[in-house]
Amino acid sequence: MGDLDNVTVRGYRMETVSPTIAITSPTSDNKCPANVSPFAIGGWAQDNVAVTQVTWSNNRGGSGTCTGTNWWDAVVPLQSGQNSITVAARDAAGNVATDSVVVTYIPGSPVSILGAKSVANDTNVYVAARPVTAVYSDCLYIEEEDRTQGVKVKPLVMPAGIAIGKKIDFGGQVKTETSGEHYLYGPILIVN
Ligand SMILES: [Ca+2]
Repeated sequence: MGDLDNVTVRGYRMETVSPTIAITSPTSDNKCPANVSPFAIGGWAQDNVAVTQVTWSNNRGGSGTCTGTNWWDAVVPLQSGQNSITVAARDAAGNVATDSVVVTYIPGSPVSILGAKSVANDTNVYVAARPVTAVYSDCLYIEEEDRTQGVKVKPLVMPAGIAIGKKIDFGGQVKTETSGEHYLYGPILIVN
């Protein structure tokens, strides 16, 4: 009976080649500290015919449909501590492929830009709702509302719609360029 069932199922499928899917952001060895929730993830998927849908789920709760298929992204609410986020690509025949990333969410108290620049390298900091004052291909600058302090930010993912005047939340680590310039590295979220 089991063999017959399998034959029936196989005969029903138009094709059996599964899609492939990869999370490309965040990248670092499947673990990424985040001080921002919701948290942006993104990547690609492909199939021998076509990827029809990409979905995400968080083992700590929540699921949804990603925006896009061959290039997809999603904004995932996090719970404090480790969140295992799995994305799944499907084709029209029902073949599925998945990829996962573990994101560690450390809710923090927001600090000023000066406060963020005053801590040691690799310290996690959270800077909330600061205006963007310059945008480049791989980085941007934020400043205090009164323009007394500013800092470079290298986002994990440069969100669509980023522009001068938008306000962002940043959660991640303080780093120092070889030039000595402090910058912030981690996920950002446009808040308005
Ligand atoms: Ca396929």
